[in-house]
Amino acid sequence: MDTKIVEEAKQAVIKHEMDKALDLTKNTIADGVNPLELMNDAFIPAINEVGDLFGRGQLFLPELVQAADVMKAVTAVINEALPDKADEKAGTILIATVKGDVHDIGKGIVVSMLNANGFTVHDLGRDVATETIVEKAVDFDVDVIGTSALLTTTMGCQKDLEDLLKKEGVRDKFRTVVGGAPVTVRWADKIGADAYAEDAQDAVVKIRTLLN
Ligand code: B1M
Repeated sequence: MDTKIVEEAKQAVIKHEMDKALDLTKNTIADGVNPLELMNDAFIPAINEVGDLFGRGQLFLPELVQAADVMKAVTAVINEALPDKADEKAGTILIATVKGDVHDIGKGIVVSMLNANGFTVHDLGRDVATETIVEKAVDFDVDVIGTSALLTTTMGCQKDLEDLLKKEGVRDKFRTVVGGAPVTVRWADKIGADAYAEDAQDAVVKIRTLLN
């Protein structure tokens, strides 16, 4: 990826310049750059830098919110540019950000990557109650349930999901995958999830492995 594009993407997200970010995305894709490469090499490092600046107190919440809005808009454009490869046989995934958690940029990227790899994805959105996740997984008869948690205070919902699936007697019907910045393989093992995925590409690999 051209370092100029990477730097421009970073600046557009950090300075929450919506129009610049959207123009850059559309023009870069029109120039033939793979949309997923643009996401992985330019925009994900950009939002991660925003997170670091916020963590160090060099950006404040209103700026973080605006940078996140830019990221969401860019993700939508990238999603639209991806070919629809949905193939029932590849597998059906239900995905949600857990209750009490509104972070959905990472989940959106995971959804893009799953779609681009042929999976059929039911995205329930963010701040989704554990009961809803179980109910919809049964309704849609999915193969895999994936949950995203970005806060140490909400990752416990991933354990609640394992408990509720057992309580409802449907744990064996599904494979579960957990992800999100504070989530680790140790956490996945501890709560009894079937897999942990570090990022969107890893989610594709882990889900493929589970379904094989
Ligand atoms: Co918030 N936030 N935030 N935030 N925010 C974090 C997570 C935080 C680490 C920032 C910090 O303090 N340094 C911190 C959490 C601390 C903690 O719990 N230990 C934090 C906080 C404290 C908060 C608030 C409490 C702030 C406040 O109000 N005082 C508040 C909470 C709101 C709530 O949820 N109830 C809050 C709010 C927000 C915004 C709304 C402003 C915005 C979110 C907007 C949105 O998502 N629509 C936001 C953002 C943007 C962040 C940071 C800066 C960036 C998150 C992000 O999008 N990263 C974040 C700092 C950070 O993570 N460095 C932070 C980019 C994204 C590509 O990565 O989401 O990790 P990530 O997803 C990756 C992988 O984790 C993985 O793949 C993705 C792609 O590679 N993955 C999966 C994720 N889900 C997966 C699921 C899978 C598989 C892989 O399978 C199912």
